[in-house]
Amino acid sequence: MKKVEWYHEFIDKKYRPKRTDLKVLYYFEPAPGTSKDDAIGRIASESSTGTWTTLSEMPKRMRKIMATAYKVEGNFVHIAYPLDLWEKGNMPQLLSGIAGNIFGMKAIKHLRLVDVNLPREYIKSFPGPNLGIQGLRKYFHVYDRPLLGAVPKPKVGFSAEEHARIGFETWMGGFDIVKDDENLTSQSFNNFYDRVRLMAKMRDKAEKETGEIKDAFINITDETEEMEKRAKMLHNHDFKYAMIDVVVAGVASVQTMRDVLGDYNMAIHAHRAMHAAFDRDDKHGITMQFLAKIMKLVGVDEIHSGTGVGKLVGTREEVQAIASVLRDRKVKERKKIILEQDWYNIKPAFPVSSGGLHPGLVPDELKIYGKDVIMLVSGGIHGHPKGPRQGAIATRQAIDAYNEKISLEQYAKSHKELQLALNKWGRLKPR
Ligand code: RUB
Ligand code: CA
Repeated sequence: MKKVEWYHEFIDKKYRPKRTDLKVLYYFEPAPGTSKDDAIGRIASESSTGTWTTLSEMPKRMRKIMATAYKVEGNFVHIAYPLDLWEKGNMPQLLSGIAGNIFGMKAIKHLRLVDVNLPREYIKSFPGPNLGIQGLRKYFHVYDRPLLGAVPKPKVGFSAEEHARIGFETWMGGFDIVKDDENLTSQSFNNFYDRVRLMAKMRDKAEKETGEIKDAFINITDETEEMEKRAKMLHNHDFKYAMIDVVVAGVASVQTMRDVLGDYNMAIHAHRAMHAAFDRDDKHGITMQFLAKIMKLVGVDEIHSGTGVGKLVGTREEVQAIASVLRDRKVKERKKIILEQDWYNIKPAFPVSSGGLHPGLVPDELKIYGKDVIMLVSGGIHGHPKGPRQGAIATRQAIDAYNEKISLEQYAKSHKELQLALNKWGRLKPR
């Protein structure tokens, strides 16, 4: 039979990537009966310029924009993509290539997009976070501890009034932020616009009584034009943030909202609901560190990154890799986990630790993250025997204890809110 395919033309193990190439690391497993070269040729081809068969006409340009699989290490392959293959400032387009059809190829049993290294020319075409870590710390005047937030729990069910009242308790206990949950938007019993109005009132009251800056992550997730309206409402009520469920909303709408919110000089809190549908299987899908990277690039100021010890999946190693991608100006390579990355002028973003936290886990989180993190303790304050205000106080006490290098159990002897929290949960790791 005549040669019908040209996948191997996308492999060149002597190729040395150019400074301007985008470089992607994939984990792959060929399907039975397929060689490694057959697999990596397909990955490079289908994610760039190829098709399944040889062609009768080929523009000369093709050779200059095709991808090259240039290094294989066990089941990991490195692929280089010329810059001209990509449209600058268009994140959906990048995903259609490096995270598109290739996941469905029959010849590849498992494929996982681990990370991408982006060149300066590509990075420059995106805004990154508007405020980032430094801007947000300056806004809150909080420099020496994590920013603290809580979601009223149950996560959906309160009216706007009830929600704002609980929010007030949270702020009064010493938390900076009251957060909506991912599936609270504008239901019949808790209308978004009512919630914003009531939350603004309670925030003003809490700010007056505490002398501190208080804010909220209020969820604007909907189709994009409605998100724009909701963003404006938040701006008109002096909130510094809008929250978006970035995965379900889609990266295109996040790009639009980064523009809109940037004009208001606001920040984006990115909830990652649905991420585990594609990042949980360690052989297939897309990693959380990759998601964090592209979301930071398009401009979220913070994104959920896991706890390492709480109720949701995610190892310490993975959590720290995500934190490094978000916070470090120059990210160092961690073999098989993240690629090196220079962020140039993109601002550092906050990781957000959330999911099953309570005061007894605060030392673990501070050990994993250090202080540059947003810690969300929700069930862990609303389940406090004396209510959310005392729960928030207990969380602040746990941070103080850690900073003063005193064990929680010792510190609790003279801090009753912490004592009550420890009586209930101890150092429990929920699941
Ligand atoms: C937290 C919660 C958050 C999840 C999201 O509630 O429901 O939506 O943490 O997960 P609680 P992640 O503190 O009561 O568990 O942050 O891992 O994306
Ligand atoms: Ca939630």
